[in-house]
Amino acid sequence: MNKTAVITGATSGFGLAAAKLFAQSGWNLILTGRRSDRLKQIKDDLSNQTKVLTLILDVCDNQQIIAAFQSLPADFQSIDLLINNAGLALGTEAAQESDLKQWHTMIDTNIKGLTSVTHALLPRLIASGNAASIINIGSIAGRWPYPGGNVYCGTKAFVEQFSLALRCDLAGTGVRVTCLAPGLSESEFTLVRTGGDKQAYDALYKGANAIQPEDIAETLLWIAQLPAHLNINQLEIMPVSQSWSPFAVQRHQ
Ligand code: NDP
Ligand code: 8X3
Repeated sequence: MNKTAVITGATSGFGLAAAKLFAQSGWNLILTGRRSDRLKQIKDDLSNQTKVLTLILDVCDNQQIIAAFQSLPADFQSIDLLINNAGLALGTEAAQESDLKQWHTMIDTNIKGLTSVTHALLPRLIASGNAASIINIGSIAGRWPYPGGNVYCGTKAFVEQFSLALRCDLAGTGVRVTCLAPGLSESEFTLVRTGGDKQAYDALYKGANAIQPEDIAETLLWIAQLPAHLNINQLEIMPVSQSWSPFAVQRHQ
């Protein structure tokens, strides 16, 4: 196989697990993230299995994105898969108590970053002619609201609808589009969201048997390697331990 995947946010969690599994499965990899030390280590670890290019990239910086993807080395010109994974949640406070800067960072990363990377790579994906795919990482938060989810939920709802609309525009090009919406998953996501609160991290995952990044990597590989005539539009995945609560009703005393 001679296929190349771009994975954004490959320095931890889903992106890192996907990088390892796709390398094992023979994909060439373009891996991005802001933490250069981690990218260097990942390249050292995976380069004996496949061709790896790492790009130190903040998805909030569109100029960086354009420059990086315009000047790809010869071996990495053709791109067959984009996994738009880089993203984050910040804060769990109610909207009226939340920090506007955190809201804007989520919008800049999860919406503007994802769309900037997609825009930069669409011409290469369309040119691939090789059963190309875009897999956008949404979330159950984009489908089901919860207290304190406010802007994070909104950004992931955007990812879902953008993915569907993108499919309409790409009809006839052969490029597939999927929105994968995971539920409770154990990763640094929760440390980022809580500003490094390890107690909150432990409390959230304790006894929950949450999704592991490797579970998501398996799902991503399955989607990416489906026959060229199949498109998974949306896929929601939760741990068995997670389900829904009744609606909240505030009653007058
Ligand atoms: P992690 O925190 O482990 O990984 C997030 C990745 O995104 C890191 O590699 C980080 O790299 C990268 N990233 C964040 N901000 C930027 C930025 N501005 N520019 C470039 N890269 C960035 O979290 P997960 O693996 O859990 O999350 C991956 C995706 O999955 C996110 O979109 C998240 O919203 C989504 N998700 C997570 C769930 C969960 O419960 N964990 C459930 C559902 C969806 P670096 O810091 O090096 O830049
Ligand atoms: C992350 C899942 O439920 O913590 O996207 O928002 S949740």
